[in-house]
Amino acid sequence: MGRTAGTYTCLVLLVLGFICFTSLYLRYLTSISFMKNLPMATEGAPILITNLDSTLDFRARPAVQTLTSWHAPIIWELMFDPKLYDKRHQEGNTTVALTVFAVGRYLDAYLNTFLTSAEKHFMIGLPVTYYVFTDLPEKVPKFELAPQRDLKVVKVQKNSRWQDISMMRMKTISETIETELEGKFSYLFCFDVDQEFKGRFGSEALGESVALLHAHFYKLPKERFTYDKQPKSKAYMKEGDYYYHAAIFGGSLEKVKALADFCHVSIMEDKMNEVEALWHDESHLNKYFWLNKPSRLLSPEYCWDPIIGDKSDIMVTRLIWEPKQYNMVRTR
Ligand code: 5GW
Ligand code: MN
Repeated sequence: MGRTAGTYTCLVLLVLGFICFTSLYLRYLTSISFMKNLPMATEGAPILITNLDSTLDFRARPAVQTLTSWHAPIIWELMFDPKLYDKRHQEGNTTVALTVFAVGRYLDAYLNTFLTSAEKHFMIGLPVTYYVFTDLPEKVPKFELAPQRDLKVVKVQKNSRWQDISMMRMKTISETIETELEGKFSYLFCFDVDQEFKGRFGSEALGESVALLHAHFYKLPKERFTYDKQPKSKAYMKEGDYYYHAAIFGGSLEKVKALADFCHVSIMEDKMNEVEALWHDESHLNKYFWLNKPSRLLSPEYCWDPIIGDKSDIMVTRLIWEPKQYNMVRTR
C-alpha cells in the first residue's frame, strides 16, 4: 500500500514537472521570436542600449496593441522595467533635449506648470536641457533646476495667425537642431506647452523616431482618423496606420530634423498652392510617419486628455492636457 502511494506521488510530481518545464520552455521560445522581430539597433546607438527592448514584455497588457505591424513597440505601463532602462541609459551617458514653445499668452498661461511638473517627472536621472522658445524672454519664470538640468531661452517672433504659430515651430526646431543641438544630445523631444506631467515620463520613451498615439483616436476605427483629405495638400492621405498626436514627438536629432524639415517644406508648398492642411502641422506629421514609420510608439498614457470618459486602458497618466483657457479660444 505505502509503495503504491509513493509511486503514485512520484508519477504525479513527474507529470507536473514536465508540464512546468514545457510551459516555461514555450514561453522562452515565444519571447525569442518576439526579440527577432524587434527593430534592429542603428549604427551609433550605444551598445548598452541596443538590446534593451528585448526586455520588453509584449504580453503584459493583453487588452491593447503593444507591437506595430512593422515591429515597433508601443509603450504601455507594465511592459518595461523602469530601473533597467534608466540604468542602461545612465551607463550609456544618454542626454536629452526638450523643446517647448510659449509664445504670447501661452507663456503666462502654461509654461510654469509645464516646467515645474517636468522637473518632477521628465527623464529623472538623465541630463536634460530645456529649450524654451518665446517672444517674451524676460517673462520666463526663474527656475531652481535640479543638478544636471539646464534651461535655455531662445527668442522667436510672434506670428499673427495662430495656425502659423503652431506650424512655424517645425522651421525653428529644424534650425535649432542644426545650429545648437547637433552633437550635444542623444535624443530630442518636442512638446506642446499646454500640458502637465503627472507621472513618470522616463527613458523607456526614448528611441530613434518616436510618435504618440492620439488619446481621442487610438480606439477608433481608421475611417474616423482626421487625416487631410484635400488632394491639393502635401498632407493628403488616402490611408494610414494610426492617428498620431503632434503634441509630442521625438527621436535622435537626425530623425527629428528630417521630420521637422519634411513638415516645414510641406507647409510652405501648401502655402504656395493656397491650401492649408486640416489640422495644420499635425496633418503633415501624420503624413511623415506614414511614409517614415516611427521606431517607437507611445501609448496615450504618455499624453492623456482627462475629459475622455473611458479610461479603462490607462493605468498611469504620465502627462495630461491642460484645459483650454477660454480667453484664448479659437476655432478648433
Ligand atoms: C494660440 C491660439 C491658438 C492656437 C495656438 C496658439 C499658440 C500656440 C500660442 O499663442 N502660443 C504658443 O506658444 N503656441 C504653441 O503651439 C504652444 O506650445 C502650444 O502648445 C502649441 C500648439 O498649440 P495648441 O496647444 O493650442 O494646439 P492644440 O493642438 O493643443 O489645440
Ligand atoms: Mn496643445
